[in-house]
Amino acid sequence: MQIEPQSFDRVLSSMCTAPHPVAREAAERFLATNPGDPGTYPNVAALEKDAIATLGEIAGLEDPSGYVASGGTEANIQAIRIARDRAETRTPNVVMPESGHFSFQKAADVLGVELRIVPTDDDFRADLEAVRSCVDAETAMVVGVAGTTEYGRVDPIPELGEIARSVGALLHVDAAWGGFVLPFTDHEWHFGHAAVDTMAIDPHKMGQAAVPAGGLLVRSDHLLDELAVDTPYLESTSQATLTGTRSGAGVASAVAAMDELWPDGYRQQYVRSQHNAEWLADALEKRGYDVVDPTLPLVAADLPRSTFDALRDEGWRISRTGTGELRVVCMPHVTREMLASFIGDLDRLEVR
Ligand code: 0PR
Repeated sequence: MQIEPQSFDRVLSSMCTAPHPVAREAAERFLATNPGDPGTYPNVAALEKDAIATLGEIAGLEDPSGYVASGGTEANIQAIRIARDRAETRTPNVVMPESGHFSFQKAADVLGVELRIVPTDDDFRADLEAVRSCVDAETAMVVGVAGTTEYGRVDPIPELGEIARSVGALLHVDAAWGGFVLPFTDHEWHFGHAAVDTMAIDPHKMGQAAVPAGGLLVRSDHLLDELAVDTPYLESTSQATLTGTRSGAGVASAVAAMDELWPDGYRQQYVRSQHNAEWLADALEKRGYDVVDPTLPLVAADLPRSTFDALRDEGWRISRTGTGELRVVCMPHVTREMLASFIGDLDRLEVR
């Protein structure tokens, strides 16, 4: 095989990163295991319990339940599935800010629930008045995002929880990307801060685990029971996951990364990434571009399309928001040197 995997040297668009060396090593050792069959692969099943225990600690959840999913998409789908199956209506709806990830569109489509999308405010956070006027007796779930894909914003989670409660709906928090940086900020985002029922929190993003390692956390075992189906051919009797065979590599690498980095390593990484984001925002502002203030390590800025395309032609892996702004995610592999070289290219291209 001649094809090399993507080098991270110029990747500024991804929410994945180079796995931590201990995560890489653990992934390799557990490549041929299947946590979907815990009767046959008990060691990786035990590791998954460790993973959920640490994810619970990170997300302020005492006595956590959940499992290591393939990613944020699966966790979001499963959360909506729980809410749909609990709702006492045949026409349930889910209320979500427009900043929600597109995986919720897939979830709504597959699960046959109505997705009600409400606007965000001037700071790209869920507009509470809009959410309030959108929920009704058939609302099964309210979604809040803790670290939005486009601007890294954190919705007002406690207030969303109150709105959800007022109509008997569940609150789901999508912290797929933000979950490993938010513990080191003042944001109120987790189970300990609000009436959160379910959460997506992905080790394979800021958690520096190997792909695929997502996380679904639920406030209590009962919620997971909604997902369980009988498994007559397996030693274990039921399965709550969406996929059958799953990646033991993902599970083992998540545990290895979290053992190594939680909490000090992640804190140091957050500080480094946040400083990088502020440095980049500053550099772009000085050059006259409109920049969205990075509240988490993610920078969005208004660059002309031609400049964006020219930077891509230089090999920079960059992406754009729905409204066309440049978007740079300061993941662990994104160093100050990379950003300085990026700005160097920008200066050179803008002069021409
Ligand atoms: N929730 C949030 C808040 C996310 O940002 C993402 C992924 C997901 C859920 C879904 O997670 P999984 O992909 O693990 O299922 N975020 C974007 C994505 O991969 C990140 C992104 C966006 C990457 C734009 C590149 C890009 O050009 O879809």
